[in-house]
Amino acid sequence: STRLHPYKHKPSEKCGVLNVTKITENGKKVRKNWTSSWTVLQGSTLLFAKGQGGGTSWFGGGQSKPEFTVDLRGGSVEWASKDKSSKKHVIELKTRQGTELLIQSENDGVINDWYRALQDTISTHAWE
Ligand code: I3S
Repeated sequence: STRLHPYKHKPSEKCGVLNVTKITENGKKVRKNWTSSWTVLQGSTLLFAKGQGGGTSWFGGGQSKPEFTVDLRGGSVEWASKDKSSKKHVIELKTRQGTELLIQSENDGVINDWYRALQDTISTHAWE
């Protein structure tokens, strides 16, 4: 068969390593668990894999399935307030489904680029 892997043949729009934790799931607070994740922005979807992915622009090198995906449509991003985390450069991402994530990088250039990319994606897909 010639069925394509859902991610393999679609170029990603942005990817890199970020520190990520959920803080709320389906509207319920969950315990933080900061993890370094290979992160890919593809269309209106944000995908996370454990580990650092080997520097490929294809999700997990086309090998692994994403550990977790987030639908950005109808979501929001803002800079996290100090009470959300003691870390620097933290983005708070809220989804329409009631999941909240914190996304962080020690590098302020990196995190500023992600902030812009996430905001752009959310506004681009606002009416879907
Ligand atoms: O918001 P919190 O509860 O202060 O978050 C910290 C804790 O999750 C802590 O783990 P445990 O309390 O489960 O051992 C983490 O190690 C910290 O990183 C969390 O805080 P930051 O400020 O790093 O987001």
